[in-house]
Amino acid sequence: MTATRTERDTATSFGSPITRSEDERLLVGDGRYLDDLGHDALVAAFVRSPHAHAIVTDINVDAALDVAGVEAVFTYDDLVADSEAVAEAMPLLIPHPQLDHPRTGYPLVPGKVNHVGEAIVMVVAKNRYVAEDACALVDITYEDLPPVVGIETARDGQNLVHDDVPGNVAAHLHHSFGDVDAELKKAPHTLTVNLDIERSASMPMEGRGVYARWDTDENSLTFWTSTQTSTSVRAAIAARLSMPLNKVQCIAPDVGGGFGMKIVHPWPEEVMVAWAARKLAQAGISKEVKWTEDRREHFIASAHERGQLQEVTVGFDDDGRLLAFDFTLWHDNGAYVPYGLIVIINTTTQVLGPYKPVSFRANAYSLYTNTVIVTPYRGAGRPQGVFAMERAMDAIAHYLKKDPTAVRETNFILPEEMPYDFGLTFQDGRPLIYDTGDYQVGMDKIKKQIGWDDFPARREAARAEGRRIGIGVGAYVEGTGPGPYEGAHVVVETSGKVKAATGLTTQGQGHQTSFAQIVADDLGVDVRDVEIVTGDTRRFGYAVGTFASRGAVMSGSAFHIAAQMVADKAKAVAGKSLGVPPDELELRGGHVCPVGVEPGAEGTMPLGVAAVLSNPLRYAFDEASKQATQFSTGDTDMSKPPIAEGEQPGLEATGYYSPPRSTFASGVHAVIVETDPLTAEINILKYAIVHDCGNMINPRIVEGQVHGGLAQGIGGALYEKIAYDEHGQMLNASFMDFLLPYATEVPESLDIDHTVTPSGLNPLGMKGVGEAGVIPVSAAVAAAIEDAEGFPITKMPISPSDLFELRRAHERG
Ligand code: MCN
Repeated sequence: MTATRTERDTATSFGSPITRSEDERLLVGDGRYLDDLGHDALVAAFVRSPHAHAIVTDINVDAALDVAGVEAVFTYDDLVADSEAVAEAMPLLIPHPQLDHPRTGYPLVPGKVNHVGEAIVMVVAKNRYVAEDACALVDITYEDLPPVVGIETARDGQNLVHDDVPGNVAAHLHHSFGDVDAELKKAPHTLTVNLDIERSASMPMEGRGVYARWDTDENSLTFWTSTQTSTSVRAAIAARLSMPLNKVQCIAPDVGGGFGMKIVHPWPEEVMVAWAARKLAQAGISKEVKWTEDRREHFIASAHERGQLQEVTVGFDDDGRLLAFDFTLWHDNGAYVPYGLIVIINTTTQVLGPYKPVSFRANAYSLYTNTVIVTPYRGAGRPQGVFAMERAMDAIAHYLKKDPTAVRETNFILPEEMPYDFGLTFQDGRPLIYDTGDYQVGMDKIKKQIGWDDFPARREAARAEGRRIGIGVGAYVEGTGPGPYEGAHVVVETSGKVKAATGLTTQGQGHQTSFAQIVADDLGVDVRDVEIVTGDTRRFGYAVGTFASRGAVMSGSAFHIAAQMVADKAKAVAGKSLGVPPDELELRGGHVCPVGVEPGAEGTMPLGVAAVLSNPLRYAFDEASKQATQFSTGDTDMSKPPIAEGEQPGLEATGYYSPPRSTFASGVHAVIVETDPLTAEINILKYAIVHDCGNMINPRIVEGQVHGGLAQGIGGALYEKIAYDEHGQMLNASFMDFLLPYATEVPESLDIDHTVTPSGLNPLGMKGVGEAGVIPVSAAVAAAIEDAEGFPITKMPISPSDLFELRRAHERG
């Protein structure tokens, strides 16, 4: 049974902007992150390749083994000697029929390195200092190969990353609808835009890390890892170690951010640490091994994203109506593709945004390079798609001398056209169908917020004072909440408090609060009486993970379904005892109450008592007083079993949710920038956002998510660029050189508003929000700089020195 949205409207907690219950603990330093665990564990460090592309001809570990405090040194040969499963290539996590040449790495390099930072040797020692000292003594001989760095070099295909992958092309992904060639031919106008988006990376505050503990009595493994997907890592590690799943448990402790990168499962380091814990326990050396990534490792050995060259040709009529959108992109994949084509699938499907071109064609080339792997980073290919579409929209507006918002509006999908089916399919065969959305309302709101209509006069007035200001807008639609499933378990304890668990992990999204709000409403309890557990396979073993803004839609719906089952059970149990039919009972104020009777009044039953009655032991433990009580069953008829046929004891239930397809959130950003005429410094004067994630569980959390995403978007637009030299050496692998925006760079003047078009695809009408804030920022900022400067901006990020150079080039003509 599920609640309808009308019932939701009367609920007290869902929709309330309550503060996040997890924050107090985290802000005072009581969080338990990976490195806070396992203080007695041995510590691992890795010898990583200093070469981007080389054959490893010899490895000598003798000197490292001689260092006092070193317990073991492992190479790929040790893995092979142990078992084939553990030495296997890392899994291809999302296969795709157009992924012709999938290549993945190994837990340790088997003979050829494909990027700087690949792990070749693992040292396990009594502490990190000793382990690092020993790493420095490992002697590896390399035979250099020509490195392939950058999209252009990969594209010309003269040197190959993988000998057996011609042209370095992992995949050529293509899809289309309508007849692009015919539409381009007959279009009154055509334009071509070439765009360049640099590599960036997610940069969570906490890097990766894993701590594994082997139990010699039970031959079992428990490991803690800073992950976005504890259930999948658990399954992967169990398979690698050839262990039954029930002998392996995985816990994500507090995770200091993931932003997509921690969804990879397993990472080579996770395999190595888990395997080493077993190996060293069996040798009687130690049962615990831990590894904590340092920031340099994070730069050179985790994952990056973005990184595309794009070519867009559009055909359009005099109103700016898109007749053809012909999109080609080249994507820098790094050395391996564990995540298959997901990034370019997102770019090439979600490039369409809120618009409906008559015809569309996408060709995407996924290219190997001798650089760090590329896996989804917040937005996962969507910022690049939005950049392509929105830059094209601005180019059309400029060409036709029309208002950029008017051109966009001409192309909007209308609310009455929903659900809107493009005739394209996702990688899993599901169609691209937008469920709901009203893009015009969003545009109307943002124009008011940013002062769009008054801006031309402001621009002119600023010009007269020798100042350059510009305005830009960027709209997007984002597939969120994909399946296939997520589950939740909800139990009312005899104290009346609720414990609820999902297998989905949390990295800062406020799940403890927002999921508790859903459960609290369904069970009529105070939100503070609901404890949410995430990412602990001991508590909930089946899950997919936290990515693609799916937590609210997927686990939120599962919590709702499970809590409704518990509510029905509570009504049945209490109703029997109170002599009231269940459909005349409701859950309010921590009680089961006949409709209209106040909680606590005569004839109502505390939820905790219903929990006791549903338990055949009739045993209650009160957390506060630490008192245990055994109630008499009061049932003297011993001829009947205490549990009737068809009944299950305990006020608890497990519920699963599996959606028919993704739900589509949307939004529009607008920004005003000022560029310094002399120094080319770029300042954001005002930023406005209108966002639609359907019904909001917690508007405060939603705004926090959007705000955080915006900060990362500003990084992508103005600061963050992973720079490699032609040898494949990263030039800015530290926070001294890789520029993250500080709080001072994130606009104070941020105006967030919402439109709400509930989704009909899940019981609570929600859509996801976790990635939204980042998606259109580069597009909107580029448009604003272009407006201030008067020449096209085709590259992101754009630094003051880039802008300076562009000005000079523009002046030269
Ligand atoms: N929410 C809500 N109402 C909605 C939708 C969401 O109140 N209609 C709430 C949710 O209940 C949740 C939060 O907003 O508390 C984000 O929900 P959702 O959009 O479902 O996203 P996920 O929970 O799946 O989180 C993943 C998403 C992604 S894909 C990345 S990347 C990302 C992000 O969230 N990484 C983050 N936000 C992050 N925030 C932090 N602090 N750290 C990260 O690593």
